[in-house]
Amino acid sequence: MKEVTIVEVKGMESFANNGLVPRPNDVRVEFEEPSRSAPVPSEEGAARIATSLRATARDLGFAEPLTPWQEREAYRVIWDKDGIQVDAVTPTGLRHGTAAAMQLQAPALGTRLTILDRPEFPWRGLSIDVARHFFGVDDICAIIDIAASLRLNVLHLHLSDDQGWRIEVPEFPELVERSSHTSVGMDGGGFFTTSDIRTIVDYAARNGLTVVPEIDVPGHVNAALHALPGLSPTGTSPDPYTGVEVGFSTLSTQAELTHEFLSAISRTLMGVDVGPVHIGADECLATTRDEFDALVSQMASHVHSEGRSVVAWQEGASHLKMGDFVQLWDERQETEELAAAGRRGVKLIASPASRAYVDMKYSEEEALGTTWMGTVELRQSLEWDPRTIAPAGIEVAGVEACLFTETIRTFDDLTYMLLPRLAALAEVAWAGSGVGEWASFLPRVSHLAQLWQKEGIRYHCSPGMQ
Ligand code: TNX
Repeated sequence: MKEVTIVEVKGMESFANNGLVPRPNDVRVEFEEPSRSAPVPSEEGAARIATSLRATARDLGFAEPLTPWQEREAYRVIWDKDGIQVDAVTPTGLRHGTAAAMQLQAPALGTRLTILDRPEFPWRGLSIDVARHFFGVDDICAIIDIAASLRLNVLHLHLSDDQGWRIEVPEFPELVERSSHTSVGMDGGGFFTTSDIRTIVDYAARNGLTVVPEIDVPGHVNAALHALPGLSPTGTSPDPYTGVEVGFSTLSTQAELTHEFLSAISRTLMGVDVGPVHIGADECLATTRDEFDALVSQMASHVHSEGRSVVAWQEGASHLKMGDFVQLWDERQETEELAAAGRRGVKLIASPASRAYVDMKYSEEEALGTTWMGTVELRQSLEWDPRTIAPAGIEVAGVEACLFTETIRTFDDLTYMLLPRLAALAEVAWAGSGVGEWASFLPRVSHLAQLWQKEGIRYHCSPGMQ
């Protein structure tokens, strides 16, 4: 038997250069004596990762029991002189472990590195607005690759807004025929066919992500009103909208067509994937409270009646029930309805704009982005704790980064805004908090940035990164 000294490292003291983002829950570096002559895997060796499934998290080495969903996502990586071995209880866990192994730097000669890891939050999302500017299947799949590498598990697609309609709705072909070619600034458009959606959902599933589709009602509907004037309170077709204002459009509560429309779009949403569906409900400044309540509750009940759960932006909280999710985006709004929803068993997705809106400018000097919630540099996306921003009484399901695309035209623009902030938000979602982690995060994210660079992915070099 070899002498083995085990040095257990919780926290990142001797781990800062190993490159893992999000940071793992438990890391052990074992010094094997004497084994200095044993070779560590070469770069090519690292590509040959052995994987195997185990029956339980206990078999991986977890001492305490994990919740069932944590067990499904847990993984272990061992890297030693024999190579890299990834073990997990499910294929999802193997994917996370493999993603972690791809980020790792080879351990020093004679050491054995063990990562034992599981996420803190079940909802680790990224939202992409394809309505203000359209991004097609290939771009979305490339974004899925990035999200999966950071162990995210939800891709939320914002599929409609005032400026464009991006998903085929079989009952109302006019929506894409008349309102998919527009965008902010008339930069072109596009939409997803039913088969495109299938391609995206399949690709996401293969990478461990659920697609949460959003059709935003009852506001943010100018594109719908343009295509289907019968939905409009005036009964006439507004011009296409290519600006960046919000809150001026609304569905008619009187028109019979509105009810057919809500039922058709809820069927479309529920046909996309098998998880929750997002019904919007934000910024309805042109909708009276009564109209808002009537329309949002109608939309929510279509989804509930099929046994599916609903996600709504925080303004829609009062229409949600047990098993649903409310997405917090503007911390300045009243939180009473969020707390009340929490008491009914609704869970919170934390997307506070001051941390998680990756469409905010990094700094005033930047060309891309907006500043309605100020600027958001990397450190601000990292050093926060979702549980401390949640109103009392509501359970936090997780974190979602949001990329609205009013100023984003190209794939390079997208990744520039996402990276490195998405890495920080993924860490908060996986590890539970990023408070106090700046010093350990910087070298790890700098290592990731080298990988992005090798792959030709454009990113922002935040202060402190090398
Ligand atoms: C707020 S997020 C919005 C969007 C904008 C975004 C720009 C939310 C619920 N509404 O309509 O695109 O700010 O940052």
